[in-house]
Amino acid sequence: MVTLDFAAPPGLRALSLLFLSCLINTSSAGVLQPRDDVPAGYVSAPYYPAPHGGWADDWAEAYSKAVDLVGQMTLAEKTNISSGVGFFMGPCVGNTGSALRLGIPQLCLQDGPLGVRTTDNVTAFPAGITTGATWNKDLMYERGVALGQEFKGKGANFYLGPSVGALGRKPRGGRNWEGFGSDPVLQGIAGAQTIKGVQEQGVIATLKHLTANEQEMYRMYNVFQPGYSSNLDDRTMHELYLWPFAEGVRAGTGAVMTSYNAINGSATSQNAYLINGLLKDELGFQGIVMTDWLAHISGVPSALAGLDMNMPGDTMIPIIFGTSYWMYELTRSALNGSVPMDRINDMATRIVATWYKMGQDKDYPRPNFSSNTRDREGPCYPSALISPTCVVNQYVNVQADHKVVAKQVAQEAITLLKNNGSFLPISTSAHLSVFGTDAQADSQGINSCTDKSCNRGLLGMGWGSGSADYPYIDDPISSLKRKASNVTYYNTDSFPSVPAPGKDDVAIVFITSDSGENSYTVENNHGDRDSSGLAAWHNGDTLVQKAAAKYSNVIVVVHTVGPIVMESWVNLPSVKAVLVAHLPGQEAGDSLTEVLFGEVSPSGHLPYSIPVSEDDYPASTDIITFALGQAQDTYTEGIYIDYRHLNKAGVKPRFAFGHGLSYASFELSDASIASVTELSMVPPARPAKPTSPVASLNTTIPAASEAYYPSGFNRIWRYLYSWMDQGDADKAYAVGQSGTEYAYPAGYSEEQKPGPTAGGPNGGNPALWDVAYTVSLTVTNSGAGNFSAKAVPQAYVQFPADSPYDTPPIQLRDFAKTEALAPGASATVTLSLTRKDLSVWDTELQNWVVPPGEYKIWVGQASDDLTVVCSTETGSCEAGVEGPV
Ligand SMILES: *[C@@H]1O[C@H](CO)[C@@H](O)[C@H](O)[C@H]1NC(C)=O
Ligand SMILES: *[C@@H]1O[C@H](CO)[C@@H](O)[C@H](O)[C@H]1NC(C)=O
Ligand SMILES: *[C@@H]1O[C@H](CO)[C@@H](O)[C@H](O)[C@H]1NC(C)=O
Ligand SMILES: *[C@@H]1O[C@H](CO)[C@@H](O)[C@H](O)[C@H]1NC(C)=O
Ligand SMILES: *[C@@H]1O[C@H](CO)[C@@H](O)[C@H](O)[C@H]1NC(C)=O
Ligand SMILES: *[C@@H]1O[C@H](CO)[C@@H](O)[C@H](O)[C@H]1NC(C)=O
Ligand SMILES: *[C@@H]1O[C@H](CO)[C@@H](O)[C@H](O)[C@H]1NC(C)=O
Ligand SMILES: *[C@@H]1O[C@H](CO)[C@@H](O)[C@H](O)[C@H]1NC(C)=O
Ligand SMILES: CC(=O)N[C@H]1CO[C@H](CO)[C@@H](O)[C@@H]1O
Repeated sequence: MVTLDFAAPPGLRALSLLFLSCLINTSSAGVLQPRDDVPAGYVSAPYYPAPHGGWADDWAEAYSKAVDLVGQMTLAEKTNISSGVGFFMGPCVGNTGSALRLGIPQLCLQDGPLGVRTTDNVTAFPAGITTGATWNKDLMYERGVALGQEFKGKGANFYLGPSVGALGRKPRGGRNWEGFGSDPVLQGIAGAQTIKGVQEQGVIATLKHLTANEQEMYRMYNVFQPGYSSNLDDRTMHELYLWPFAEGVRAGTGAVMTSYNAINGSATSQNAYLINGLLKDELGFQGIVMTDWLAHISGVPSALAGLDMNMPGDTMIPIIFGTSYWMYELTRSALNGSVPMDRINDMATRIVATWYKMGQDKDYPRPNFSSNTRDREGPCYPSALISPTCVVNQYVNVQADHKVVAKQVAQEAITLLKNNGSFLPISTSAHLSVFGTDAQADSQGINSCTDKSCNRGLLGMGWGSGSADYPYIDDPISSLKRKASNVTYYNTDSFPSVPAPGKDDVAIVFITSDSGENSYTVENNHGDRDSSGLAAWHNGDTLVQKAAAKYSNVIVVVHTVGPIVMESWVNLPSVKAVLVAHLPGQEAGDSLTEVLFGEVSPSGHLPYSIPVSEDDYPASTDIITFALGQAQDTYTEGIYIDYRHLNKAGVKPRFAFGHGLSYASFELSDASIASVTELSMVPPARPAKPTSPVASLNTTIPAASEAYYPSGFNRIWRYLYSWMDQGDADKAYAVGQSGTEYAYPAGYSEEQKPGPTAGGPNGGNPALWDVAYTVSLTVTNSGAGNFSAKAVPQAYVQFPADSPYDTPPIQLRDFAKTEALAPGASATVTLSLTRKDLSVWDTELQNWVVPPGEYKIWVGQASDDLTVVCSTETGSCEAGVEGPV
């Protein structure tokens, strides 16, 4: 298999690009025909035209300004801002062309979801999965605020996050950890909270990757093979994979990034049904749709399918020469009449409107860092042959006090799975023996592997473009040594010879499981955990077993990207406590030890299930393997992933979704249910879709002269320009005037449509978010254990038993985290269920339908610990009951 390493250090990049080009030029193979076609029945239907943006009330002002401005743009300016100027052609991972004449600068797009990537003086926040495990909506938001401030401080216009796709369908999926957990509601809420926090700072959030991007291997289109095709039905799309995108659009995300893979055989960057249909018409998305990096594979078709921005600008192959499907070619496509000016106007307006919406027209800083070098000065255009030198790094420190929120997230995520005999917390005077290389930061340097493409020392994040550099690491061993009086550290993953322990001695064993992006292979894992599976890395399971054979008191701390199977040790009597600390980022030390020593009670809950065996999951969620041609990934399990599947199959996990122990114990009581909005079976009619101001822009093909290179213009080699050579422009214009028709796809149309029944601005029909019921209850810290602690009540819906729709036994719909409750203290918590929460997606009606009958709303502290049930039929609730699963 050819691995395309697009994140190599700069020197190597040019070489590997060159190598790649040679490989391709000498290859006679060309594109191999797919051996396995998309399975019968999976079709991506045509959906045209691309809906205009600019018809949602809260975007009206931004669009009004944008239409004024775009009305003054030349064609070359419009096509300039809708594409990147080339890979490594500026300070950020993506840099758009500008329209400086009208005050639109080049925009800086920067990775990644947990911090500003490849630069210094930033905070390395806990990963998405860690954030999800806090189940704390306020903290999700606060982390977003801090991230937004750091991106803005570095002059990045776009935050390339949050990630809600991968959703976590495949336990081995490489990038699940960038998102928030294997449930659409948890992803949706955490994503939306992040977007709000980031965008309130003026930074454009980029919700990604749309969608069904559930594995890393075989994801990319290249000359040998198309990216894999995720084949999924319409209901699964709506109820699982599109759900968090709908929530993010509702939260106002300014941008959405498509994925590398195809859906139903059509690449997501040019899938008209996905972009025009689902995202822009049904979800009423008003912002910018961009490609993932080098995922752009066509010019005209992607424009017609609703794509607005091409990143980083180049065609994937041969990237070395500086060619693009857009820029020059998009200008040509407009002049020759193939891409209607209406579409070009809409793209440009969406971009400018989003920029206005976030207030970036007012004193927004320019990039003051370089993701290409740490030197103060460097080439302004790193991938050009010859480049002038610029001051590229100003080392702006953007960390402020963000370590406080970073630590809080890391700490509130810590999930206590087992605590036999209330073994934890322990005393700082205990005799501690600590095992595992994960307890200490990488001694070769905390950022010594590019994009964290190694698992050495503390595992604070996974690898790839979703990583960031650590400014420092507060590692567990330093923190343990600061706090405890007698700590012996064995910095090894093979159990060493140790003196005979006393019966009260405690062993703390640190183990890991890592994954990341397919651009790197780490210990034979190609992004996904294809090699390690769900076993701990570095023989961690053996390390725990050996420690458990020697010591009577073992605490296991797991830093992991996702579920690991713990069966070989979890029930050993000397394994007293197990803590999953997820991926804590820089604040790995005190966040953990304060829990171990009882300064704080743990309050994290699992954002996925931990199975007894990996075989407990459906086989269709295994990593798909190599296929000649396009690999097919068919979602035959439908809506049954993670706990939805386990519950349906009647398989008990080792630890259920939502599980997490506390040092306190909580009682849920005084529950009541209130009906807020009377529900009809289908929602009230959507509001009519008004005409967008984009329609007022001039749609006549402009004079070719709008596209000419300025005379005497000095081009930088490999830089992507939207201007054209005069001869080419004139020729294209002539084609446009000749009426030569482009071979438009089936179903093509240029007439704006009223939009689907289920559609509406900002996420869909607004009635879907009407609150149908609220459930209120009292959460009381019973006082046992004498600890102040936070509780996480979770609400799951059970659909009517006689519903004609097959639905999972229970599905998460809302959750809350209380303040720390002192022993004996209580809090009142109200959880809400919207119309959408009580609906199924009816594929025939193409609408959200509320099946009539009795709904049960279950509330508890884990999906398998639901002690309160409310009925929509009786309007009453009961506490102290047995849960349904
Ligand atoms: C994929 O095909 C299925 C089955 O025909 C269909 O229900 C679904 O809407 C299609 N999805 C997309 C994005 O084309
Ligand atoms: C496109 O953007 C580049 C980079 O900012 C700029 O040099 C060029 O002048 C822009 N072209 C147009 C047509 O404005
Ligand atoms: C970089 O950011 C800092 C602080 O956000 C700002 O003061 C500075 O002007 C920026 N640098 C540039 C070149 O805009
Ligand atoms: C117009 O230009 C685009 C981009 O080069 C090309 O794909 C398309 O086929 C052209 N259309 C016509 C009618 O020649
Ligand atoms: C530290 O603990 C070890 C046992 O793990 C014990 O042998 C030793 O005496 C202790 N040292 C002190 C200073 O308490
Ligand atoms: C819990 O500890 C008791 C002894 O204190 C032991 O008998 C039992 O096996 C342990 N249970 C588990 C699940 O480890
Ligand atoms: C629309 O654009 C065409 C081509 O540039 C121009 O000739 C025409 O005058 C414009 N129409 C209006 C109303 O500005
Ligand atoms: C409970 O904890 C508090 C503070 O940690 C302590 O002052 C008090 O004595 C404890 N009460 C009991 C009954 O242990
Ligand atoms: C305050 C701070 O951490 N400054 C650092 C910013 O980055 C430069 C270059 O890496 C360091 O030298 C500074 O110490």
